[in-house]
Amino acid sequence: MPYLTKLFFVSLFILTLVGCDISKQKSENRPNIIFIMADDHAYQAISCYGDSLNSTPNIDKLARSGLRFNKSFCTNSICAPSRAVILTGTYSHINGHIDNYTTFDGSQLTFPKLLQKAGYQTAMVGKWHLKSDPTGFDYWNILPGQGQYYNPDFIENGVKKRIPGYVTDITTDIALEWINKRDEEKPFCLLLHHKAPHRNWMPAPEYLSKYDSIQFQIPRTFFDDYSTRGYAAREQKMELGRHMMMAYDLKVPDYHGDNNSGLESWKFIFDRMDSVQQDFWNQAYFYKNKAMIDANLSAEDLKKWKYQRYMQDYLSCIASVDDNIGRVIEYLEERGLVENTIIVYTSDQGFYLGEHGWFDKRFMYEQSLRMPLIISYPKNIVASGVNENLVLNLDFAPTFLDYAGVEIPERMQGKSLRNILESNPNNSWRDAVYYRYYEYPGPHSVKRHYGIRTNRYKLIHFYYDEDYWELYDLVVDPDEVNNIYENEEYLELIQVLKLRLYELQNDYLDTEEDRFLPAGNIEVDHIAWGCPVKLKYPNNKKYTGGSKNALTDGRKLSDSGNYSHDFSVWQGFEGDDLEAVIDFNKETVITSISCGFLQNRSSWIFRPDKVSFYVSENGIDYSLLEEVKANISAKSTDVKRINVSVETEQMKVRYIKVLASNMGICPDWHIGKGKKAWLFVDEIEVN
Ligand code: SGN
Ligand code: CA
Repeated sequence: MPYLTKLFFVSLFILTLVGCDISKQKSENRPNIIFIMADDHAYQAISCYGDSLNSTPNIDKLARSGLRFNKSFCTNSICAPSRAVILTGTYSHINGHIDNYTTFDGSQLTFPKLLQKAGYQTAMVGKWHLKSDPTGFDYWNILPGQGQYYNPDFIENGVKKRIPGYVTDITTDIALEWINKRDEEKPFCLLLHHKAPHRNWMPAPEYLSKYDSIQFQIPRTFFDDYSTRGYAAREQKMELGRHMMMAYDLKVPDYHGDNNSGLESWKFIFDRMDSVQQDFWNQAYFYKNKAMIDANLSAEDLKKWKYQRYMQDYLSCIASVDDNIGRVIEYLEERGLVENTIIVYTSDQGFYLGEHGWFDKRFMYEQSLRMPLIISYPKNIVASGVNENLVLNLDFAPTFLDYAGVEIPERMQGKSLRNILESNPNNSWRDAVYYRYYEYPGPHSVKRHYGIRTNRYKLIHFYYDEDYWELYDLVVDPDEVNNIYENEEYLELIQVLKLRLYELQNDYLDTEEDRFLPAGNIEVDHIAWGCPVKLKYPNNKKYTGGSKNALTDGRKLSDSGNYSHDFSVWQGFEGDDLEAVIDFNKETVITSISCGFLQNRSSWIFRPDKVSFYVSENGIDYSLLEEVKANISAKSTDVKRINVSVETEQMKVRYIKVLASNMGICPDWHIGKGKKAWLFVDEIEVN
């Protein structure tokens, strides 16, 4: 072999050896990561957070071995968006996953992908909820959609199968089995995401009676009357009193005083159980339900009773989550893995446990904005710490990459928590967090808003169909019942906060308020421009999109035909028809009338069955020009604007009447069955 070639092979051999050494050393030094996330687990329901509602010994133990964050927040308080923020380290407007309807674009950069590339073994087990298949994982085994509590289906690397048992236990079984089978030479990153304690809060068989003898203290703001606050707080649909369902949520299928009890949904879930599971349920609930029905409670007492049942079920679900965290810790302890494993416990967002009379989340108020967050990593993090920095779910991805020695991509908008975790003095931490919520119209009707939270203040702007602000001083008013935005004393503070808010929007590249509203409002020339419109049924306050004249204000939406879930100046009618009369004030020659409607079934908005166009000379006698049937089914899952129009020979009229029929109530096949359906109307144009 010539000398040079020989030298080449020898060097290659040495390089390979060194290379092996480096990667082995790397794997020994780099921490494992177990990211445990529950769904809708409120910090109020974790004992180390101090509300003494329940006891969570295993989560508390984790907190004793690491750092507990008191000011950890999400950037958009809802499930799938929060998960997308966590995976990508970017805000919703960057990763595109603004609400639960969106399908996650799995081709974008995520921390599991980067860890995988850096030699980590990666797995995702449990609730995923992002619609597209997981990417960046060697192994995934996920619940379809929201998942089921009993005998859940799991999709394992694309193959679906039903697994008997209780979801929280099964999720942990699968996760531990995966850790067991891993290659011990390489570090691993496991995402272990529980379904519990998500609605409808179904405890495991062993905990069905766990809290039967406990009376939970009603929260201070349970009977909040929302005075001082705007429409959003008043018009949400997440009140225990009015919106919690007797059968589906509270497991009293025999109660007759609730005509929206979710009975069908409850039956569907109950049928899923096997007869042994059903027996457990019947034995646990029959007598306590009967006692409640026989007591014939007043409205106020019923609301209080609902709170007790809600807490019993919700906290029992958490008891299983806590047990299963105990199993994970024990597993790691037995194998000497605790020292070099970063264990995170968090929830995709916060949750209301009766505060303001609510359940669910979405609002920028504290209980839903705040996420519990505990991080343990005995090798580097001092035990039993409590931290008050303003941290975000946006920070998780950079933190994991930092610890794994992977460069944090520029696209990521969060900050690594490493300095905080390792108690390094850090003066440059953020002074404020930026928040934005989009899913409206949508379940629970929480209006679109964005805002800023500093250590002391919170400023929120409700937009889209509203335009008002709220301001809270969290030191004086931690319950956020006293909106002080209108108080003149705070004018200067408001200016400062607004400036900081706009700065944050600039920094995070979120400067367009209309970005996720319909694109392209264009001016059109039509003769009904500015004419008065009389509506027989008022357009509902919630979705007026301006005055009723906006029905003829000369603007229309671009006709791309496809609106996903963006809306703009629609006029919304809840349960009512559109009956609009336009008065030209004088005889006018017309040749066509047209009108736009929205079909968005998942937001309970249906196109009208039919639209009738009438004309009149005196405003009393109308003649029918034409009746147009909708050419798309109310069942269609497309989200789109539908244009309905009528053409005529030139004709002189003074009045025009447009009648579009709302289907009234949501039909049987729809999730909103029996509740009022929406009709959304955009622009009556006359030429
Ligand atoms: C379901 C629930 C809602 C909940 C959303 C979002 N209704 O629609 O109460 O707000 O999920 O939750 S249910 O009747 O299906 O239980 S999230 O955590 O996935 O964002
Ligand atoms: Ca959730």
